[in-house]
Amino acid sequence: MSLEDIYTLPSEYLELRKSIRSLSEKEIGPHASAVDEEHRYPQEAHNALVKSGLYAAHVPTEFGGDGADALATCIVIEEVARVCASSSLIPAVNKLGSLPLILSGSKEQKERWLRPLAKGKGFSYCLSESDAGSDASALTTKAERKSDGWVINGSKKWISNAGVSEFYTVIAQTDSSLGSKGITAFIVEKTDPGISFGAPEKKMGFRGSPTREVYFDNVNIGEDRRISEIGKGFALAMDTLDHTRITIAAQALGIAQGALDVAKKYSHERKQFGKEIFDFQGVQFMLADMAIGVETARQITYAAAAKSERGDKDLKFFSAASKTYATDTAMKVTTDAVQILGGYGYVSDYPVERMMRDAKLTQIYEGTNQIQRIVIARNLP
Ligand code: COS
Repeated sequence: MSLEDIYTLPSEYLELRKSIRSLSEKEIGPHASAVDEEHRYPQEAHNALVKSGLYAAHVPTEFGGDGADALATCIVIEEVARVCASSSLIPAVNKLGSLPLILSGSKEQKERWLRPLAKGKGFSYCLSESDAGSDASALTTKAERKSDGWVINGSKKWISNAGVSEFYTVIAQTDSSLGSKGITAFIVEKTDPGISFGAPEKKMGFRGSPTREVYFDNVNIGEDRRISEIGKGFALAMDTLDHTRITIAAQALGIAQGALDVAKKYSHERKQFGKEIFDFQGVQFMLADMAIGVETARQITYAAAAKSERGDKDLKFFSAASKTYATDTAMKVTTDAVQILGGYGYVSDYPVERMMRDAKLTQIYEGTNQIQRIVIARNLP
């Protein structure tokens, strides 16, 4: 192997970026501001992603998907997030929701749920509860055995795309005496009697992505809905997050790149004291630091994606580190972008205030950055 083959993306990924960037700019970006203002689901993005086969790009080709590997999926999410973070949560949530099935389900189960997912039926992930956020294994939603299956009772909180998604991976307690070893994973469908949804949360950002509670009131499901071994649901949930936190890194990277692009362009358009504000070193230094952060975030995110694809031993470290670094970078870069745009940055005429609000969530969900640092410390290289 020569140096020509490393630290450069192979051409198929560059081509993918080109095509998803063009799709995002034409069909997704133009609606981003309305989606945010109206707190509405980005149906235009949904349609464009389904049409292009990227709605759940990660679904293997044998189940009707695009078969995008972890890096390609990250590039899709990054490019959509560059113009609309809410829309980028569509492919990200679809991967999060369905990864437990991919990692642990039978061939029949994959056939049953992945095929419709690839065609546009969303998949949400139900782990968190009102009293089980960072302390995920404290969950109390119960799945009780009955003769031919299970009955689920309880509620889940902060569920992305709840109500829109057709399928829900539900991590439930099957034996409370066993703690994290008494947890099992199931699939519940939106049409199952007994499932219902709370009112959409009123959020600071990501306003186009519905976040709702999900209630389970005596939801009867068959044994064919269990996708993990009994008692192995928590390990599966954690294993899933090791792979999907990288998609949040990619999302944050996209938000940061979007903000940097806007700030750079603006710095050449805006004139003060008789010259472009770019000509002031103070602004140049800010843009330089923003660009260093974005490019460093990209390198660690892509390295983590490759490790996810290969199942490398240091995945846990890289996954949590990429999520932490990219999301902290997104918060800093979007805040600096607002600063560079000044008064214009603080109002919704430009997208940077939306990007700043969106960036904040990436430091919180799929494990706060404090939890990530715990995972990192436990898995130091
Ligand atoms: N992969 C596989 N198994 C894992 C794992 C992982 N990444 N992390 C933990 N486990 C297993 C452990 O091996 C342990 O089993 P053993 O006792 O056999 O070793 C079991 O799960 C319990 O692990 P642990 O004791 O480490 O669990 P904790 O309760 O201390 O919690 C953290 C660990 C804090 C890391 C976990 O609860 C977490 O990630 N919390 C954040 C949850 C989150 O991201 N929520 C966001 C919403 S979901 S989008």
